[in-house]
Amino acid sequence: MIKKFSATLLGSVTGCLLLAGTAVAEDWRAWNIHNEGHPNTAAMDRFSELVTEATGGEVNVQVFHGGVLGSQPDALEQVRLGAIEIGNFNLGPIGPIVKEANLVSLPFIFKSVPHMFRVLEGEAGDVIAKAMADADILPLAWVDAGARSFYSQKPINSPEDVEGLKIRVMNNDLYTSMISAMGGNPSPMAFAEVQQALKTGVVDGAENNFPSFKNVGHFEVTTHYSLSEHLIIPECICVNTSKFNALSEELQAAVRGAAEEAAVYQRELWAVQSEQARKDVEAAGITVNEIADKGPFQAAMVKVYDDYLGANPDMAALVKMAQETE
Ligand code: BDP
Repeated sequence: MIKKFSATLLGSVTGCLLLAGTAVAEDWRAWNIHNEGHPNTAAMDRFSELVTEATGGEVNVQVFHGGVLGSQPDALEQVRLGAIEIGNFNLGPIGPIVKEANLVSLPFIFKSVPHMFRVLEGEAGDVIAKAMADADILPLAWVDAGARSFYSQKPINSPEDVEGLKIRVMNNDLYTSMISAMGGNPSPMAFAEVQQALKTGVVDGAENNFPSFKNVGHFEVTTHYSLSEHLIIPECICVNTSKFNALSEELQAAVRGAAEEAAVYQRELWAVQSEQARKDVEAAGITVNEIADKGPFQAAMVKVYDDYLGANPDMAALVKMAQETE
């Protein structure tokens, strides 16, 4: 009797769970490398709120800021494995995993940030997004990361000024080639280590956009920021492909919508806060110099393109698409 009763009870409990179906909420973790005060931190918090709202609490995203879930290359692996579901990733460190994403890591490939977004919103962007999704890092939306420029203890006005300098770069062979082509010594290193490396002279310089230069205190241990703007690398809100595809179509649309809205918000914040970051570091004593002629930097990159396209001839079509985008 008791046995029968528990079997019935068990049956109805299972039935309830089955009926409820997706009502068992998805609790996802998101990786963010930035701290409070960086536009992406606010945008990722907004994304989290929007996801809960849009899915009626069926999907919830808890964002871990400050890179506490690991370095960027590690976090990318975690997302691919599904151990972390979401991340705000820079496409630079994605290049070694997804070849197509390397388009954006070719120095001076884009004329401006709006040009970069036009390329991403066109055919080239579709190719990159599909290749990323196939590698289990599905981009839900693209976000702005401005342009990256050099900073060190002296102004940099020409590739000769980079000669002999040890420059920290993100993890991607294209960046080591880029620095070598200017006669510098590239030093790939995790973002979290850069401030100390600059401070102790382990590296002579690094390169980044204004918000990151400010947010993690690199400006406190350098003196000059030189507007080379050699790389315009977009970022994404990216999700593990299988986890995303396992959601119902309605939930997929809701999560994607939340990412798109958060990306619009991020771009607005970026515009205002990157200007502000520049003013703040200048007020703190950083000398910012324009580079009158970027031609010599671009000329030095011809070898980088030749070597890269020589080794990766299948990337020529994407490069052409970007160059032909108005
Ligand atoms: C910042 C990016 C971040 C990178 C960092 C870096 O937002 O994703 O990890 O640069 O240089 O601008 O490593």
